[in-house]
Parts: sequence; C-alpha cells; structure tokens
Amino acid sequence: MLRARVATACRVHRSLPPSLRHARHASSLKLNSVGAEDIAYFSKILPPTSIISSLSSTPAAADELDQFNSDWIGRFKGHSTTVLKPKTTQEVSQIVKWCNDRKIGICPQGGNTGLVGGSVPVKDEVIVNLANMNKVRSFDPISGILVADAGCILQNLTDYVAPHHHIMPIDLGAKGSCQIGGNVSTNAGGLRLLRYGSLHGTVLGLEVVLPDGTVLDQLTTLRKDNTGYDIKQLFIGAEGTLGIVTGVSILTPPAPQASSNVILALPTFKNVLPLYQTVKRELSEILSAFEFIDRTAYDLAVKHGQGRALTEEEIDGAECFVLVETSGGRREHDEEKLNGLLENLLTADEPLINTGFVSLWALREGVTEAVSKEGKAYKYDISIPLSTFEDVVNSTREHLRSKGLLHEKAVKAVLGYGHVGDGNLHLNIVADAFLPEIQDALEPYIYEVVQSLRGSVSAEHGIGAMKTHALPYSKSQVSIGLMKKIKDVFDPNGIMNPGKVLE
Ligand code: FAD
Ligand code: 2HG
Ligand code: ZN
Repeated sequence: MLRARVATACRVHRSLPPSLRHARHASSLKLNSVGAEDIAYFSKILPPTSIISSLSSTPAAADELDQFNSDWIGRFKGHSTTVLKPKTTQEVSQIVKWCNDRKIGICPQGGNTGLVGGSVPVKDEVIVNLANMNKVRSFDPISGILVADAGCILQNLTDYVAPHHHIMPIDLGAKGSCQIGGNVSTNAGGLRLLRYGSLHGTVLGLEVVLPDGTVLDQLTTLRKDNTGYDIKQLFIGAEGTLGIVTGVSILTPPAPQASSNVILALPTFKNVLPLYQTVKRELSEILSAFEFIDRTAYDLAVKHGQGRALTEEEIDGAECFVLVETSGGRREHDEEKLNGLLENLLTADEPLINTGFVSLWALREGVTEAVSKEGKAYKYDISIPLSTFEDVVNSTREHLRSKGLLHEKAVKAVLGYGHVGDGNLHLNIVADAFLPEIQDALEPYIYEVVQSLRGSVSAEHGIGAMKTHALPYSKSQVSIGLMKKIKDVFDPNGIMNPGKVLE
C-alpha cells in the first residue's frame, strides 16, 4: 500500500506541465576543483589567516582541514582542499563571484552543528566558513530589533541582548557553537518555537550574497512590509543552496520576568496528550514549552551525566517524561498557577503523572549529546500526529528486532524525544557503527511510515545531503519541480551547496 503511494508520486511527475517537468536541475552540472590559480586569487583578497588550504604555500595539515570536512554526527565527510574565512560581505561577494565564473562549488558553513550533512562538502567544494563575520551591527532596545553578522554565535547574541532585558527568539542545545546565519539557513526550530514562532516570523531582514556575487540587501528592520514578493523567506531554510547569508535582522522579545521548569514523570505515554490539554488549559498564556523524552532517552541522558538523576522511588516506573516551562510577567502569579497545576495533577482520582520536580533544561537539552556518547546515531526528525509518537518509536524498534538487528553489535537503542507542542518527534536509532544493513532496514521504512501519516520527513533539521532522496515522501512533484526552477533562477551554474536539498 505504502509502496504503491510512492509509485503514484513518481507517475505524477510525468503528468506535470512541461514548464515544471523540464526544470533544469543545476546540481547535476559539472563543477571544477580548486587549483593554484584560485588560491592565488583568494590570497589577493583575503589575509593568509583567512585561508586554510592544502594547496597554499604554507599547506594546512590534514587534521586542520578535517574538522571542517566532518559533520557533527560523524556520518558525512567532505574532501575540500580549501576553507575560506572571510570577514566582510565584500570579501564573501568577491569569493562567490570568482567561484561562479570558474564553476567551483561552494559549501557555506556556520557552526557545523547541522544534523543532516548539509554543512560539509559532498566532494571538494570550497568551504566558506562564516566564523569571522561575528559582529553585532546594531541593536535597538526600544523595538528589540537586532542586526548582526551571520557568523555570530547564538549564545553570544543571547548574552549581548540580555543586559537590555531581551532574549533571542530561538534557543537550542547547540547554542554555544551554532551561528545565527546557520539557524536562519536551516530555519532551526528549537526549544522556544512554541512561544515565539518560527524564524519565518521573527527574521525581519537578510543580507545575502547571491551565487553570482551580487549582494542582496534586504536587511530591513521593518515590522510590516508588503511590497510584493517576500524574497527573504526563500533563504530561510534554503540550507545554503540559494546564496550565502551574511547579515540577519531579527526581532528579539522582552525577557520574561519569571520562568520556571518542571519535569513530570508519566506512568504511560497514553497520558501525554491529556496532560498536554490540561497543561495548556491551566497554564494558558504562561506556558512556553512542552517537551517530551521517553524512558530510553531519559536513561541515556542520566547515564551520560546530563541533568540530575532521580531515584527509582521518585520515578516510580515512569514510561516517559515531559518538561513544562512557564514564562510570564509576575513570579507569584506564575508560581501560584504552576503549583496549582501540580497539585491538581497529583491529587486527581486517576493521576496523569507519578511525580513532578523542579528541573533545569540540562536533561532535555543533553539528550543529543548523550546519544552521541553512546554510539552512532541515525536521526529522523519528523512531524507526525502527536497520538502516533509512541507507536512510531515502538514499531521501529520491533521492525529492527524482526530484522535481527537489535543487539549490542548493531542497534543499541531506539528512542524518542522532541517538541510535543510542535508535533515534532526526534526518533533516534543508536548503533555501534553506521552499517549498510541498519540503513537498509530504516529506509525507506521510516519515510513510508511518515508518508502514510501525511507527516514531514524533516520537521526542523532540514534535508541536507541525508534526505535529498526522501523529499518526495513529503513534497509533491509539483512542489519539487518549482523548487528546482527557483534553484535555477538563483544559481544557474549549480555552485551553491551542490548535492544538498535537491538531488
Ligand atoms: P551549519 O551546521 O554550519 O550549517 C547548516 C546548514 O546551513 C548547511 O546546509 C550550511 O550550508 C548552511 N549554512 C550555514 N551558515 C550559512 C550561511 N551563513 N549562509 C547560507 N547557508 C548557511 N536544530 C533544530 O532545529 N532544533 C534544535 O533543537 C536543535 N538542537 C540541536 C542540538 C545539538 C546538540 C546539535 C548538535 C544540533 C542541534 N540542532 C537543532 C541542529 C543545528 O544546530 C541547527 O540546524 C543549527 O541551526 C545549525 O547552525 P550552524 O551554524 O551550526 O549551521
Ligand atoms: C533537539 O530537539 C534537537 O534536541 C536535536 O533538535 C534532536 O538530536 C536530535 O535528534
Ligand atoms: Zn529538536
């Protein structure tokens, strides 16, 4: 049945209007490698400290290049000979123009914390790393509008606006390394989306170097601007395939006067949905996050030192946990509401929770780190109906068991966690090593499940190099045809992050 649906999707392609069917696909074009002449040019426009290359007169050591060629999960590896670290938009523009004229591929790179292999080259593209573009350009404490270079690290921006009693509208576990340009380019979701919405709403303007080197200056600070097509939206989530983001204008909300977190231990997953309804009803405007981790995720986080471990007595056989955060304007009011909620939950005739305890984000934020310490992770970042979270995790585990792959030398753990409030499950399969038989068991199995639930194969991490083949499970051929046409309009030579997003 599921396979039949995929076949139908492929047949639809042939019945597309010719204008979409023949959209030329830029990433299939042949690209050139960096050579001595290119290094000579880069050396004219950049100081020696901004060029790391095995081809330069002082060749970079292999391990120095390696860190830029390897992704965070240790699954994707590029073979770039050259990393460029421009300091200004003008330098980025000169590099990009040169590469476009010479048909050299470019892999834009931020903090390299992406989880889908988008931030490392597929072959030997030049890596343009934005780390040296790290200045705040302006901040208006009245409107809360921050304008910053794309290479600013998210945590640094959080620290910058904090004395003005503002916060960034986005927060995620990788905040100490990821850059605002990377966040925009992946349309990262994270832990504050429930409260502040997506970057499509909070990003007010962008400065982008287009694939021919032209600088698109849309770095406006206007809240309202209905002057035709909103071009900047195309770069939010484009994963570096349409240009290099060099500047970001973003609305930062006022910091809440009071914030509290509790972790609730639930006897069964079945209670998550009724709990979510109750929490939303009782906390209403002060609810700012509702995050879920299953028991396996909790155990791994605790095992690898992320957050406080509870006693077995405290947990009382809990099957999963929910982190509830409140953010509001008056501490006494918010505490009264939260305490009232906890009391009601614990004294109900059929309590939805075993226990609740005050917590920090460390436990929830630390799951990704813990998983990476445990082994190699296959990560599926999917949007599916909330009611199916548990079934999808359990059926994946059973599927792997039925293939004989659930043991210490293959798959060590299957776990689920994520953003309940956003309908986003992080299904992680932790293995001893990345093995073809595990990969074949997981795909297309998981993508077919997602498709049957009319979900998305990427809720927030993007497509990168990992999921280019999986796009049709979530997007129609009409949509993919339009995406290819847009790519061709911006990047006819296909130099910008080839092999990512579109096959
Ligand atoms: P990179 O990883 O360097 O790049 C990501 C993509 O964006 C690549 O395709 C790259 O080519 C492109 N890119 C980067 N900078 C630019 C630029 N200036 N112009 C054009 N293209 C660019 N993601 C979430 O959505 N939510 C989470 O909660 C979350 N938590 C995480 C927790 C941990 C511990 C880790 C390791 C990752 C997490 N991520 C999460 C994934 C990742 O951190 C985000 O995708 C983040 O936005 C990537 O930013 P970066 O600067 O590291 O970008
Ligand atoms: C999170 O929500 C991140 O913690 C990472 O999006 C998820 O590692 C993952 O699978
Ligand atoms: Zn997430």
